[in-house]
Amino acid sequence: MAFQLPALPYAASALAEAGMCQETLELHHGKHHQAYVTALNGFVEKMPELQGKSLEQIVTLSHGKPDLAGVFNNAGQHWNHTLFWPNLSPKGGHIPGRLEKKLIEDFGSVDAFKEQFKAAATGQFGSGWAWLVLASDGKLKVTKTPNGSNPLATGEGKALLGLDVWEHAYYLDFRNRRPDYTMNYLNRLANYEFAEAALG
Ligand code: MN3
Repeated sequence: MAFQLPALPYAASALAEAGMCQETLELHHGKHHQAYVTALNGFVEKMPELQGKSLEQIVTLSHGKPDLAGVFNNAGQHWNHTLFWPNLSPKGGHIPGRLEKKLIEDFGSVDAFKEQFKAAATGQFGSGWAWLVLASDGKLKVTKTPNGSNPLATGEGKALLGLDVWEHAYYLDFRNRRPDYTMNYLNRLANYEFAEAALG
């Protein structure tokens, strides 16, 4: 069965008051994410070795293989955006207790976590993603990846939050101000309940 674009878990207009307008969401979800899904399905159709594989299996098997770069880019971006939509919430920004305690344990303070995340998001040269992951040593860590890569591919841990820092994610709302987009995400859009549930 072909891969499908997941529906947004809220109306396209739902995040406007929190700093992500309807046009951004319609273009980002309906055009950009859809294009990754369409391209991935095109690869699967003509490559029998990908057929019957899960998205996670395709991301993992294509990572680091130059001849599968197109497959990896599109599979990675499908996986990343599938995490990204439920990562956002019209009532975002509130950090529930269990996650807050863990952030303080592993970063020293919530502000220190946000500073590290902002540094990762703004320090990613060109397109990519910033992540909060649960690493295999049980600690929370902030990482960044270029283009369509992600912590599933790199093995850096389980992704709890992922912020898209491609220009298509923020240019209509924030123009070139990626630091403002990132802080707005951390303070008003990030669905920390989703991240806490993913802690396990
Ligand atoms: Mn994107």
